[in-house]
Amino acid sequence: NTVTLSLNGSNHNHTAVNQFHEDVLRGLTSTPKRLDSKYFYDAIGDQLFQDLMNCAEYYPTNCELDIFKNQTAALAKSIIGNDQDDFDLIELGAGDAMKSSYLLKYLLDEGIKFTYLPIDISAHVIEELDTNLAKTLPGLNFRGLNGEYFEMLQKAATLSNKRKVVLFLGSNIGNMPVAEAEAFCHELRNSLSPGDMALIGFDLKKNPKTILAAYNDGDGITKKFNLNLLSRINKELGADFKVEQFDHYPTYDPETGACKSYLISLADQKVHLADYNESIHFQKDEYIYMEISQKFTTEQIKSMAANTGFQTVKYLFDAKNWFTDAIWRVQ
Ligand code: AVJ
Repeated sequence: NTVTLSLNGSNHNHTAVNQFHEDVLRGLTSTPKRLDSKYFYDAIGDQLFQDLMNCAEYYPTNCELDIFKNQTAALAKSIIGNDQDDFDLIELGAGDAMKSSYLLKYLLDEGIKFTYLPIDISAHVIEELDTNLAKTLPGLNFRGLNGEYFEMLQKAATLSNKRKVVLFLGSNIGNMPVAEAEAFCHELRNSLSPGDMALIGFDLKKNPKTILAAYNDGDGITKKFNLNLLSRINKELGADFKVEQFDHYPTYDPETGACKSYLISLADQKVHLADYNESIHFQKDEYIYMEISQKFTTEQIKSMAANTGFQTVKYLFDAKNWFTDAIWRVQ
């Protein structure tokens, strides 16, 4: 069986394409089938997510922007040390730093000493940030870190022994199931020192219809966003997915707060990965689990802090109380 052979074979060359291939193959040969939502973000996926942030139904970005725009002083006050020490402001998955820019500008205007260290898996993102922030925020101490979150956090620790404040915005933490998110916070805590802080954006439980609509927008951008991963597999792994033979199925469970999306196979069909000579069979109505966007209660967030060695400093909420930025300190 070619699938087993290539998974257990002697190919230990972990280039990006091999890792992508390995993860896709493992996911599509699992029962049930699944794909990893971290692979949504190729150039087209990035653009579709931008479009999503501008559509009426997708609220999380605007909620967090409300906090960063309208409560900048409170945010800054919570992360500035009492002795106004020079500190490192690290951002995980910085993207275009649209929200954090408000905080950066405020800190600069107040004459607070700090260095901004965005971490992103995309070298392109880091280069863009470097160029753009030099123009929009002259005087900003900038040090871009291109790589995996925890590897780059280690790197940041070797670059300076200053106090660290780590931003993890946009409810990106929701892309992990609760237990995994807790493990992530634990690992984050272990890569920090007493006095260091985390500022994490959590999307909150709210009217289930509001949540479901955000992941089922009327223009079908979320559907395209999900289907684009199949197109990406076609392009990068030589597969022949017929994307019109799959439908987007978003769900939200108000009990658990899990918002999950699936792609449903509309026919009995076979997909061939030509570059690797592998075939995947789909039954009619079979699903591929694509993504979780977990919604939280404040109680859950508080217990997550307590369970992972963080102390609550402050919770900031948007005007609608739909989203919170949690500010935690390492005990
Ligand atoms: C970028 C992970 C925060 O889960 O809300 C948007 C991605 N998926 N619509 C989210 C997403 C479908 C988004 N995050």
